[in-house]
Amino acid sequence: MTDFPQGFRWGVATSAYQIEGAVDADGRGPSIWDAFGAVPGAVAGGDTGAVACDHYHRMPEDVALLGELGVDAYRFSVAWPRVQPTGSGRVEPRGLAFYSRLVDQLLERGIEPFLTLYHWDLPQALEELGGWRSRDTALRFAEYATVVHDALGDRVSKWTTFNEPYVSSIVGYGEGRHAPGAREGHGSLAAAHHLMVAHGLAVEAMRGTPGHQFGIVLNQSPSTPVTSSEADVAAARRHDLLLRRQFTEPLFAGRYPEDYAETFAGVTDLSFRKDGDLALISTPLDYVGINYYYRQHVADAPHRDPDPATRTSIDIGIDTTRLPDVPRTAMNWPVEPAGLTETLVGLKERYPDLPPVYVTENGCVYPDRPGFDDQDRIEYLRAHLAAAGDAVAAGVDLRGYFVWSFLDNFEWAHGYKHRFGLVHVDYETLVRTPRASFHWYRDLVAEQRAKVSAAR
Ligand code: PNW
Repeated sequence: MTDFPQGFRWGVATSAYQIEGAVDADGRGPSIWDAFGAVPGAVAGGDTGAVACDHYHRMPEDVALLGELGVDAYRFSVAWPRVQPTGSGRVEPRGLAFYSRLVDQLLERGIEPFLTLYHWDLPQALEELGGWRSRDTALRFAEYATVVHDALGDRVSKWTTFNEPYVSSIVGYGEGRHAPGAREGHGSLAAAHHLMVAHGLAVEAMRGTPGHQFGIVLNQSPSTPVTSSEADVAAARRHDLLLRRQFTEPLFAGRYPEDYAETFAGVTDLSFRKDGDLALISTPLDYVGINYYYRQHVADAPHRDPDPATRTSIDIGIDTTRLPDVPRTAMNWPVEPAGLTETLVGLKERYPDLPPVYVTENGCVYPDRPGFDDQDRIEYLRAHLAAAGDAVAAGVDLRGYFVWSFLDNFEWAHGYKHRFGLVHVDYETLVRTPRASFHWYRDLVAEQRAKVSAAR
């Protein structure tokens, strides 16, 4: 395997709603995912995060497992409705205390906490005021970020504002497949913009402590046209705008994408853009996290709704279902590790001033085998690490890699059907069982660490 640079962080990732359960414990308020889970048909099997892995009550056991795994870093998220049950004002000390205990136990084992402030669990009270459609939510987020930073900033130095603003805005308010389940055009584009404004406001509010680093996590993938026809190439470019450039252009170039107004003509009047927003959004960052799972294949297609005024933001004249003849995971995601190299190298080429990069999520789902002998997952991870190594060799400043996920967990609209964990969770007994991939990753991390100390 390629040599990764000195100080490279090996980690695993989770998120609050996907593992914690205990949705009524210690004064936690409801989130949009609690509300969405109660909508018939919204989540497969009628599953909800009410119990999940019960990590909220089993955190010490889980941190002990992280210790066995031997990772350098653990990426987790804080549930806003545990800290501020109604999304603003009153702070719930018991919610903060949970994360404080988690951080202490990680540090005791020499595991660095990588904290994400928002992994999709907006307090329901804020959704009722418009949610991310409303600019006010960005102000509330900056307030919440300050509360968490004040409480944990003495021990946590890696601060990620958002996980995948694309999914929060476009999948949640455009496609409607995630909470809050809206299918809007303007509203979802406003949500995307307000998430970025919230990011800038929060970073500016938290900044100032020496040694603290601030970043954002984006889901990224190449948008590859299915043919070289002009129409498919243009469709892939629209997809790239929707998935990537609407975020990366303001964040890393301080400008709006040149094809945005044209692509969304009639869908939005851009009234959510205010003077000063670009300066705020492009506030310098210390790192960017990339979540990569699979390459996107894009063909030109007619709009589903011919009227832009009623069209959702995902209806941009594309078809993303024409997949190449390559192996697939159990979620039907094509396995294309080269897409990771291309993503990382492409981002660096597009934005020469890009901050250092982490792969903050990468992983897969396969049907379980007897004895949890998940050789297919090991192969997937091995191939993607090699692809990440290729990006390093090409000059990308990659600082770490996090497997998604540490534990099997609530896979959003899919419920508990798909299992991403290095550790199997029995949802009846809540017993944790490390899979073969857990042992493989443990050995890999140990080997890499030995290599680095030998080179010293
Ligand atoms: C990630 N979608 O992104 C998330 O950050 C994790 O919470 C999640 O468990 C993981 O991927 C595996 O799916 C997603 O469009 C991005 O449905 C997109 C979608 C779902 C999750």
